[in-house]
Amino acid sequence: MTLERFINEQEAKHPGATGEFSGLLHDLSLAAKLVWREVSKAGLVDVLGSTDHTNSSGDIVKKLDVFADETIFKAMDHGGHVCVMASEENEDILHIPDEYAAGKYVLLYDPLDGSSNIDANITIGSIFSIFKRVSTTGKGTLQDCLQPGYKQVSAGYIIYGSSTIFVYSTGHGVHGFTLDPSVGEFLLSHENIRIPSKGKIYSLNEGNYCNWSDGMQKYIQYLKESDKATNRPYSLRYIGTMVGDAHRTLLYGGIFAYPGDRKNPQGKLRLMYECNPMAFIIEQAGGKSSDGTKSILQVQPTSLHQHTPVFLGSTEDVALCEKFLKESA
Ligand code: FDP
Repeated sequence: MTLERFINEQEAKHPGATGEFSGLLHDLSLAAKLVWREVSKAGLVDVLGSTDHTNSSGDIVKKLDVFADETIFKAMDHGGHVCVMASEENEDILHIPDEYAAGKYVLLYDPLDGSSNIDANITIGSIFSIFKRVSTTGKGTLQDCLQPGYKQVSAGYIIYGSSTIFVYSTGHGVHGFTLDPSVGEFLLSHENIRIPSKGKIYSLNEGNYCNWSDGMQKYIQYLKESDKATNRPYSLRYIGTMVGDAHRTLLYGGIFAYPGDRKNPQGKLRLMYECNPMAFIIEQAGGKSSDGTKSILQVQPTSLHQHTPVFLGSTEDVALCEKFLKESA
């Protein structure tokens, strides 16, 4: 079952569908293959290393970031499916060039997540989030982009790891497709992914421990204590690429977190490009997302590049973390 066939079969289940949304997903899968092709050649061609720019969050921009950013934009700008885009690498919204028609969808993307891992050949990924436009005509606007996560019509990611996997949801379960490089197609490999209700792994940058709140420190201490009945101690796994850490959490269960701390109360990760799409996937798979008190999908965005504390994973694990945070607040 190719991704293309799967998308077409899903479309056929919705008699009113115009094909616009399927077209958008097809274009995204092409963009994913183009980025994968370049990522898999890293080290052979001159794509490793940094540019001399920093992005709006102050991160050093890598050459592959730029390639992925431009490739995704160019794959999506002319199909007539999208009216506006926004990328983690760009300060402002990205307009569709005048010569192309504007469609009814809005695309937000993180072209290459986990940039600091690129040069070490460690898993990286691309993340996308799709909304329907709220403006009625013409070019899309900032308001089209600033919608809360629960309004996403689709979200997903491509993980460039030991194999390349395209994971997405349109609100009817989560499905994963592994790229078979010999035929150049994504093939259905993970149908209807469900996250376990409780896991045994925690995933976060524990180097920030001394800046965390009391509740956060107590929660992680609790996970490290030994207790057979509650399956503790947990194991720590942290890649430092959100896509990779969230994907493992989706498959194995447990919790992935990037909490706020005394230095950065809103944490490091971006609501629109990272947290919303991942929260949509995790919740669609039966898991839970939180900003510490409520679902990430309920956070009302006020700016394109805003950050939020994020907790994602198995329902029981994320609920327990929320409890620790609340009791020490
Ligand atoms: P990176 O800086 O390498 O691009 O948001 C970016 C991100 O990676 C996430 O993918 C990752 O989860 C996080 O930052 C890692 O941050 P720390 O280095 O602070 O742990």
